[in-house]
Order: sequence, then C-alpha cells, then structure tokens
Amino acid sequence: MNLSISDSRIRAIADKVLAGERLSFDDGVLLDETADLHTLGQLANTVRERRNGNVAYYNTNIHLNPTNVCVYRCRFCAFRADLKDEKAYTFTDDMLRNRVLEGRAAGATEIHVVGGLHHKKSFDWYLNVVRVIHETCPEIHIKAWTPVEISWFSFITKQPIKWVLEQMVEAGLGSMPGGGAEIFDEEVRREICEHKADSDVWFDVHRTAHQLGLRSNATMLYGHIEKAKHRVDHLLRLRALQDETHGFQTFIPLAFHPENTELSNIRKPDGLFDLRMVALSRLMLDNFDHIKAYWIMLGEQTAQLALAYGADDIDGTVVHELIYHDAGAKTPEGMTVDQLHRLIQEAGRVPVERDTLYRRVIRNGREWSVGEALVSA
Ligand code: V47
Ligand code: SF4
Repeated sequence: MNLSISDSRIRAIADKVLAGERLSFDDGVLLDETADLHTLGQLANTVRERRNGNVAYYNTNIHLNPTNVCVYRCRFCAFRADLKDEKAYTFTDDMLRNRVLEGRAAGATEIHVVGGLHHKKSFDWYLNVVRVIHETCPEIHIKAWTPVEISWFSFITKQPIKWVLEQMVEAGLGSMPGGGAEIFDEEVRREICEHKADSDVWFDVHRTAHQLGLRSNATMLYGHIEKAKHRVDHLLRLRALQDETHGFQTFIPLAFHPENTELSNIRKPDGLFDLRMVALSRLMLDNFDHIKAYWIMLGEQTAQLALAYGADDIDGTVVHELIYHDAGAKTPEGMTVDQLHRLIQEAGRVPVERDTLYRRVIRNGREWSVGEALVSA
C-alpha cells in the first residue's frame, strides 16, 4: 500500500495497522485530531477489505417506534413527546399487526423496534408489543429495545436485567439494536442525557444479553459537545466488552442531527466528519466484524463514499423511520431494494442481502430463506 505520510507519528500508526496490531487510546486521539482524511480512509479501507472483501451488506427491514411518549428529556432528541403533546402517539395492537403485515408484504426479514419510555405503560404492554409482532409474523426477526428501555423495565418491575431479557426472549425477541449508547463519558452524558441509563448500565445490559446468547449492535452519537478523547474512549470501552463476550455484530456511528432539539445551536456534522468517524471506528474496533454506514442518517452520497472509508454495511430498506426525520434528516424514509443495489454497485461494491445475524438471504419470488452464516475473513 502506497501511503505518502509526512507526519512520523501517523506513519508509525499506519505501520501498526498494516501489521495488524491493535491501536492505543493515544493512537486513536492522534488519528481523530490530526490524520488527513485520505490517510484515514486508505487505512480503514485496507482493514475493511481484509475482513469483508468487496462485499457490502444490506437488509430488508422495517422500523417501528411503538410510542414517542417518554419520561426522559435527552437534549439531543427531537422524537420524544409528553403525554399530552399534540404529536404524542401510542400504537394499538391492530396498528402493530398492520405494520408487521406491511413489512412482510415488502419482504422484510427484520423489524427494528425502539421507542420512548411511556409514563403510563407497564412492562406487560412492552412485552405485548414483542408478542403481537412475533405472533403476527414469526419468521420476521425482532431486533428490539436499547439498554435504556431494558433498564427502565427492570426499574418498573423491580426485577433483574436478566429476568427482563428472558421474558422478552420468550415473547419473541431475537437481538438488540445499538441505541442508547450516545457517548459513554460520564461528564458528557450528564450534559446531554442526564437521567437515563448510565454507561455502566448500558454495558451491563449488553453483557447480560450476550451471556444469554443474544447478539447486539453498538452505536456512538457524535458531533455535539464531545471531543476526540471522548469518542476514542467510547470506542475502546466497546472494544473491551467485545474482547470479553464477542456478542456485538455491528458498530454504527450516528451523526447528531440538531433540528428541533435543545441543542439546535450546534451545526450538524458535515460529510468529511462523517467519513472520519466511519474510518476511525473501523480502525479502533479491530474485533468488530462490521461497520454500518446508516444511509438514512448519512444521506445516500456520503453512505456510498463510506463504503470506501471502512464501512461494509449500509443498513436496510427502512420503512417509516422517525427518530432522524423528526430531527431534520432530509433522506427518504425508505429505499427499494433496487435503489439500494444501485447505490452499492455504483460505489464499486457487491451487494449482499443479509438477515439480522449476517446470514445470506436467498430469495425466490416472494419467498426467502437464509443460507449458512456469512463468515468474515
Ligand atoms: O440512541 C436520537 C440517536 C439512536 C438523535 O442497531 C439521534 O442496527 C442523531 O440506535 N440526531 C437510536 N442521533 C437509533 C439507533 C440505530 C439506528 C439504526 C440502526 C441501529 C442498529 C440502531 O438514535 C439513539 C440516539 O443515539 N438519536 N436523536 C438526533 N437528533
Ligand atoms: Fe426518550 Fe430515547 Fe428520546 Fe432519550 S433519546 S428522550 S430516552 S426517546
């Protein structure tokens, strides 16, 4: 690989990456603060191609946010509502069934479920959400709830996290998404989401989920008040749990969208920042198989570029996304499979449809099945 790097400290880090050595906290901060975008991108792309070749994964999924009513008031959130707000909504069982049937008709293999912590809804109501979805379409994988929700359920039932997760699995839960992570640093967390589950709880829930055999994802919300040292610390905390459990599948860097939030004075991160974060995550998270460029949040063009900056996954067809659109995302709420294929192929990659657990999806007309688990190099 031909890299023209003038800074000897960056050159030393590049040598470590090329030799397959693990990067340190100081390496990460130096890369984040000083490395030029092209060097970052070339290094991250080398790691990405070693792990995933020329493939770019996508899945056919739908999003369902069963309620936006939430007891918390995270300062970066444009989605939440108070009980009596005009925009407050809560799904009924019929609405849940209709959404799932709509997903099945569109060929969805996965449903992604997260929402607010409703003041008046019991744990049984949330359990019922999973049960209704599962009973309506047992073949659709349910990826649901963040540690923020799971720890809320533990709080309202006075039961341990493990018990809550076991109840959810019995109702039909298949895995957990990566949300609620924000930035793990305690001071930053206090500033942006003071009362909700802290980082110890976040890790406790994922550790317990992994011990129960559930796979999960992880995210990082960047581009608000955090600094490079917080981002690198965040990635290294994730890397440490992954060394312990190997339960994470994908990491998804999430760009802060300020519109309609209490932090609307902050400028949205630009495409260059987005690409830096994709590349930095690929380089620091040497034990994660996948880095996702969530096109809904990045926009189609940056997501395409991200496939050459460390990302190997582009998420899904995503019908009915609310969290980013409430916060000003200008992307469409969903894309067809043909559009996703075109986007990936134009970026020079080979599209592969996967299910939630990264098994190849084989389609035959309106039917689909999953092949053997995809193995990374
Ligand atoms: O935890 C909320 C973030 C997350 C804003 O696991 C915001 O496959 C930016 O976790 N600007 C939820 N971000 C979404 C999420 C996710 C998305 C796609 C795929 C997966 C997966 C997980 O969204 C929240 C929070 O970090 N968020 N508001 C905002 N204004
Ligand atoms: Fe509630 Fe989640 Fe929004 Fe925080 S991010 S206010 S927990 S819906």
